[in-house]
Amino acid sequence: VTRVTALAGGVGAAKLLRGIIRVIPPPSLAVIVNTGDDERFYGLHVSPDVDTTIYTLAGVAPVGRGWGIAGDTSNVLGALERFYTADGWFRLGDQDFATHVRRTHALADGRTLAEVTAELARAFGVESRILPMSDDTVRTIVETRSGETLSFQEYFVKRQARDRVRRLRYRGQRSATPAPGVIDAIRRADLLILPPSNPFTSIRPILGIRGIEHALRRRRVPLVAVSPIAGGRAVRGPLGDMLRAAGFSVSPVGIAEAYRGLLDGMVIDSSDQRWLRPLERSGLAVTMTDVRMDSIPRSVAVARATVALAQEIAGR
Ligand code: FO1
Repeated sequence: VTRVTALAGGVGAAKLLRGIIRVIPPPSLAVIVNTGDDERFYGLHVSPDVDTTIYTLAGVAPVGRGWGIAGDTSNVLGALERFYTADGWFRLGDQDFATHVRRTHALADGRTLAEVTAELARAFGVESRILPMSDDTVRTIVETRSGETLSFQEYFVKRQARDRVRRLRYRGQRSATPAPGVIDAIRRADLLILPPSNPFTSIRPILGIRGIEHALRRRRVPLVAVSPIAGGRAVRGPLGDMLRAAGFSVSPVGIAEAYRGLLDGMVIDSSDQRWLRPLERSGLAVTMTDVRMDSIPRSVAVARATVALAQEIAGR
């Protein structure tokens, strides 16, 4: 395996990728990142999944929490509360603000999201290619059972993912096109990876962009997912509820079904042994390990299992 391309969103994805860059040379990894979680705060464009990916691959993200910059302070946020009363729920650190200032300034100067993302990655010493899924604006909108419409961050952070979700919409997806290099990164890969992201909130925003799922389904290399579910519970976040609401089981089988036959293989948690046969009967190659990645060595172990599974599939 030389070239790996991952579709990614969220903290779980970044934890796998920090393992991948310790198994293959960092420049051999391309990451297509969800931007449906992007939101403006204090007039600044924040791209949480892009920043989580960059900060984690740069080794500056908190190892456990996963987002923001480890040890960051929040003086600017405190000072902003003199002028704003409503946005303090989204905890932006002082060093993190620098990223949003630069991104907002570059975009205002006419740079594309892909250009500014490449600049930010370079500035943080990240050698992997970090690609936003699109230069166009796509936003994940959450419609709750109680009839409210929330931005993703309002749902996920402000309301702590407590609302029951009726529907997710990806506003702007139909008219969006893949960012430059995205389709190429899929075509040139020797291995395609779906890290343990939430398929509904982090990966479907990417798959629904014109040409991306098509390019994945025309691949000639393995596509392997790492299960975001362990022992019947989502490793993080509201995934269990979303799987149930979509009529899938809260299990690796439910994840495979949510990906609608896209997968060649899956890395599942050791506690999910009972799903091994059903997955293999549905044609998937499966390997088991502890999918919790709360340390770098654990991330490396899961990355090794992922690459090994892909090599086994390719060798068939
Ligand atoms: N997640 C939280 O649970 N609380 C926060 O205050 C928060 C702030 C934040 C700031 C910058 C950033 O890049 C990410 C941040 N996140 C926070 C995580 C973020 O909401 C999620 O990681 C993604 O949007 C979900 O994939």
